[in-house]
Amino acid sequence: MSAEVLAPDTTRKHHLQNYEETYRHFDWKEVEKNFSWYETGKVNAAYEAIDRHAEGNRRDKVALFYSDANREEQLTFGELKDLSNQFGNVLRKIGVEKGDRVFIFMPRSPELYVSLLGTVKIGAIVGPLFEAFMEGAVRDRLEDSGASTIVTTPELLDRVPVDDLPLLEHVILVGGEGELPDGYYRYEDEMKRASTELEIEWVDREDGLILHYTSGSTGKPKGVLHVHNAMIQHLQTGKWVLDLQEDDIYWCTADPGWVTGTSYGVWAPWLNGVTNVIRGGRFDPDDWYATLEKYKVTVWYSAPTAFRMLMGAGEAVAKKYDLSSVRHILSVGEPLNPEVVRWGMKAYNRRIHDNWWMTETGGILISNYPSMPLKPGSMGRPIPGVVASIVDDEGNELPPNEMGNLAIRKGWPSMMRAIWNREEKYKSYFTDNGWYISGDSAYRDEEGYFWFQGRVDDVIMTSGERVGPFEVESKLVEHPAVAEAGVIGKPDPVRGEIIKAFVSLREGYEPSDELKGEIRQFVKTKLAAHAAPREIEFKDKLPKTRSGKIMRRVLKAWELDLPTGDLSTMED
Ligand code: 6R9
Repeated sequence: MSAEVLAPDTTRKHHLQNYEETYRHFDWKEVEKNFSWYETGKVNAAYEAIDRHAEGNRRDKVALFYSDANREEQLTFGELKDLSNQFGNVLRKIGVEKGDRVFIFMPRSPELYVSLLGTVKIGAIVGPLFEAFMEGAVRDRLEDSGASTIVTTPELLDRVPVDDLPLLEHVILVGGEGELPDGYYRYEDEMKRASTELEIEWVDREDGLILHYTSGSTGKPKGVLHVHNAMIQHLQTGKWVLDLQEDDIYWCTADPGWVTGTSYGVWAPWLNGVTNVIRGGRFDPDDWYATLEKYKVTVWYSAPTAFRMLMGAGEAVAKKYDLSSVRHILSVGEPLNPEVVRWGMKAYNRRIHDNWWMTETGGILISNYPSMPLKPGSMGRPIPGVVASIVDDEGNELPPNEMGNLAIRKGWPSMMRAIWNREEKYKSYFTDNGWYISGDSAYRDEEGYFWFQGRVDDVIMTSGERVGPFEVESKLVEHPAVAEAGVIGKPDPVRGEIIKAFVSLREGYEPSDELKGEIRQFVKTKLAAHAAPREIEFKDKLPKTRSGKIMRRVLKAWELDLPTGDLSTMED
């Protein structure tokens, strides 16, 4: 176990100042008092995120700074209220009703956020899609959910098989010009005609809010349904984990096609009334640093894949920009390698705070907090109000330092409420004695910090030893030649499995057998002999999801000549 500890930030007061004390006494009921529905009984997450601020003292505060290579805009809470009201009216006029599924399939843009909020305001369920999805992926999701409406662009319309989707009634096009057939509407024209006054649909806290499709290792993607009640967790983790304060400028780099881009790209910042930065376009180190500098971003939420690429680009690139506004950095989506945390201390002079959650959990469950010592490589400790543990396959809790299933006590506010149309699948996540089983493998140390090991399916059994792929990958990226690494177990008649590593190299390094030997030796001496990969294969790029996760199951399928399963979320 790593003895390395990074001291907390003591330069300011944080929302979560005393973890132990808060954890002992906290009750989710306390958070409910922060919402207008606590008094009025009228619930709608979009009202709480936007209108409440617009009607209060944040009407002229910037809610959204949007920019991409061609466009630069800002919207206040007041303007975002009016625009989303208009879009709600557009949907109502064409006949969309509470509970209908409205999908949004377009690049990040102000219109995407307006559409999302407007959909929620009329009580419909919003389904955000990555713009990069091809026809098959779009079809699967619209078909499975029985979507009635899609908001898209003329450029992407080719990938919407409208004629094969009998339940799809309305297509709203953002941009373009000319006559449109029946059932098609032009966003700009409809918005012009729509009133900025909307009768919001007041819903029940348990009514559907958002549907995120997520891929498992086999079969078609599943629709994870979240309800308005999730706002309780989004608001509170926005305080404890993101540490959002009134004058923060917040940037979450995730696309709304990924749950991080909605829970923490829409709900958490806006429920907290904070200015939200959205940057369109693709990842580019200079572009990202320029964005931090330009908007004077204070809180920055991103993912390990991005931090690894920034590390690969080198400290010198970071030093070209004034990043002094950034006070709090966070990461989610994959294990955050200790080496990346150490590099962050050098390049940004800040700790990168890892946190853990899933599409299914709707919000952050385990995290590092600015007021707490941070152990590089650990995901941190459960947020107050959440009980996390390590259990065996029967749901019995395991002692500290034993690897097992990462499990959560059922019942946190943002827990998924259904897998769309698949009740049995939903039930399969829970044990009879009340644990949600995450499918991740981890252990907890004596101080209650959780350490991720891999997806349960990815854990390797080699010569009788259990090895988590993350440990090996993290050691591999400490080697100066290694940019990224994906590690799998490969069946072996003698050892059960052997460890095989797929490695992409940093700029300036060439593949060679000598380098393989050197890398293997590096892991052997710095981690353990049994954990050193017996096979190493160099790749230009590793297969990743659009949210940046290395797809070990694809590496394994390639290696063993097996079917790769659903690839709709794989990067180009
Ligand atoms: C938010 C999100 C969930 C899976 C999860 C785990 C991996 C997420 C992690 C992490 C190690 C972290 N994961 N955060 N692994 N450390 N801090 O990522 O949702 O796309 O559904 O993925 O991602 O394996 O089970 P989702």
